[in-house]
Amino acid sequence: MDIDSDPGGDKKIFKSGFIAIVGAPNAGKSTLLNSILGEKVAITTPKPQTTRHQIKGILTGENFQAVFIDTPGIHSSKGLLNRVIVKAATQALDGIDLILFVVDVTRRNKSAEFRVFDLLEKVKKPVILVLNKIDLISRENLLPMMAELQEIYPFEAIVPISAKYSDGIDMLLDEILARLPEGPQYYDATMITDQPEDMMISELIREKIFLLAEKEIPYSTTVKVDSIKEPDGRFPLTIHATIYVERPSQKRIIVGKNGKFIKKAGVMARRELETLLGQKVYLDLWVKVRKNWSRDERALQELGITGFDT
Ligand SMILES: Nc1nc2c(ncn2[C@@H]2O[C@H](COP(=O)(O)OP(=O)(O)OP(=O)(O)O)[C@@H](O)[C@H]2O)c(=O)[nH]1
Ligand SMILES: [Mg+2]
Repeated sequence: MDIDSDPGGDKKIFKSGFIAIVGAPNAGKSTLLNSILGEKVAITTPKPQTTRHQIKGILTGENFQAVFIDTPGIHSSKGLLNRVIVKAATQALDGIDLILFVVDVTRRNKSAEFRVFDLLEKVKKPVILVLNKIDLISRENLLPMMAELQEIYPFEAIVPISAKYSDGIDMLLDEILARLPEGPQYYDATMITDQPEDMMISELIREKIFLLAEKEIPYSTTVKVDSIKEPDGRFPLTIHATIYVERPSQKRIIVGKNGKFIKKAGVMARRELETLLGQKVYLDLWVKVRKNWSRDERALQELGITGFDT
């Protein structure tokens, strides 16, 4: 006799799956991931092309585990860094169960939308359309948009949300969980992201540079953590990190007059790191020029920007 059988039929099934979050740059994909998890695992900034690699965020409940994959914004790519970024976004669609296509309702870009529809048609996965930033438009404008998009593509559902103000997230989660297949728990229930600690740290530093720097500087910048030393006697947790730029003129800007810029970015990053890590932090930032790193495949790999981590 099968002693594991469940004659009453009330045994709870466990559901799990992988959900890719895709869309144009700046649509609010990373903000949505953070809002779903209730924790900041992905950096977000007002500048497009903030996210450069896939980031997993894991939501575990009593009967389910939803593994979200935040991706870089999909756009027409120029240059090696952009090609690597878009490849990371499209590769995220392999082996996933559901796609959330995030559209910024305030900045519809029809040619970008059609590029995504093309991609969605190729991968043949169920898609939920997420209309984001509804806090910025009126309801009268939202309804015709929903009707228009429903005509263009056979979405499983259309869910209007505000990722920034966590509005509509519960309804979106219901739609997602209803579509997850029966499956195993892939990750430990306490795990909320797959990013190693040094990557979380370098991303937080990069976020501050994206927030503070102008023009091409953010896109010419990458950050690598060189070492993390545990607290020792009177020394707190000590993090050494290097900010790489492409040209000496950019280094001068990132350092700033009397080191003002880098100090400001450093203080902002340290404060957030102390909250994230729950302890006092000493953050030591250096700026180095690595000529044209964004156009050099080897440099991208050495600096940890490979985009191929699935
Ligand atoms: N008003 C409003 N702003 C939002 C909302 N969601 C995101 N934003 C803002 O939109 C900007 C971009 O958000 P991100 O989450 O970084 O966008 P993303 O799609 O991850 O962008 P990339 O990584 O560059 O592709 C940030 O300034 C967010 O604060 C929203 O619901 N309402
Ligand atoms: Mg992002």
